Amino acid sequence: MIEISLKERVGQLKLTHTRKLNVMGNALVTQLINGLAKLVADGALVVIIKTLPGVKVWSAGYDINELPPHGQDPLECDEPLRRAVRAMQACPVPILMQLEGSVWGGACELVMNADIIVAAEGSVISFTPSRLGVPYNPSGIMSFLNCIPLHVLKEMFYRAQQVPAERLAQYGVINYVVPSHELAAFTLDIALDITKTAPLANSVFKEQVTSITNSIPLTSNEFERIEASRRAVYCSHDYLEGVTAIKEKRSPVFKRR
Ligand code: KGJ
Repeated sequence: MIEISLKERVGQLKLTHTRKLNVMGNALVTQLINGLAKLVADGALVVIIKTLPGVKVWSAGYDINELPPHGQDPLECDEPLRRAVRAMQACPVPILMQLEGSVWGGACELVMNADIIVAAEGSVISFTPSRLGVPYNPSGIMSFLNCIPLHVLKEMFYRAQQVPAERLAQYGVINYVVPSHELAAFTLDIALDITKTAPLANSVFKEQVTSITNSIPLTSNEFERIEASRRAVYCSHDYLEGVTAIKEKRSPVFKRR
């Protein structure tokens, strides 16, 4: 599902489960987490996450078939997406995301947690929890708020449409958009620059940025209230309908209950 390589202290994780659109299920995420740890242990000073060149779908997001039963939190602490995000945040070296094709749902959160994002022309980001009726969670929302301007994020969530990488680059959400044939070389150049900089300074910089940007000023009462509101949503008819509809490849019919 993931190929690992290390050359000139640049680690690369290539998602190869393209038959299933690199869905973020338990197996793929476990390989991603182990791959990151192995590359760092073997001396990587920077890691590039990418998929096979020319794919239509970079990742289709959360593996719908692994969602917990109706009535359970789809984004609880130990589910694959949350584990992957935490591993990326805790990874002591910078992570570069090399994007092409479309990125869906929870995979967008993974992308936003990269340190630098380079996309091929024509790539699109589709943040789609509202297509499924998923009550996104506070730490996940922080991942997006940390890098996307508020009104742009709100439009992405409410409309759940494909947003071109070029538009996100205008706001600095994506660092560079380059022609497909230049994508790999362009990303590698950035990675090689990073290998010449001080690893300890990079690591402590990343640690601080992660800590500072993840400090949510929520009281315990507010947190409990948010969790209760989320629980009502993942126990709702609409969430069941959203998940059923996507499995049946049809449009959902939401009833606001
Ligand atoms: N989970 C599990 N299997 C998936 C998923 C998924 N998210 N997406 C696609 N697949 C499976 C399909 O069931 C097919 O399996 C295969 O991948 C190819 O998909 O029938 P099989 O061959 O056994 P498909 O749909 O035939 O490919 P395309 O027609 O090329 O369409 C690609 C799309 C990406 C447009 C389409 O697959 C799609 O809309 N997928 C769902 C994308 C999505 O909304 N993902 C968000 C999931 N939600 C989240 O991640 C989160 C965290 N959230 O809060 O919502």
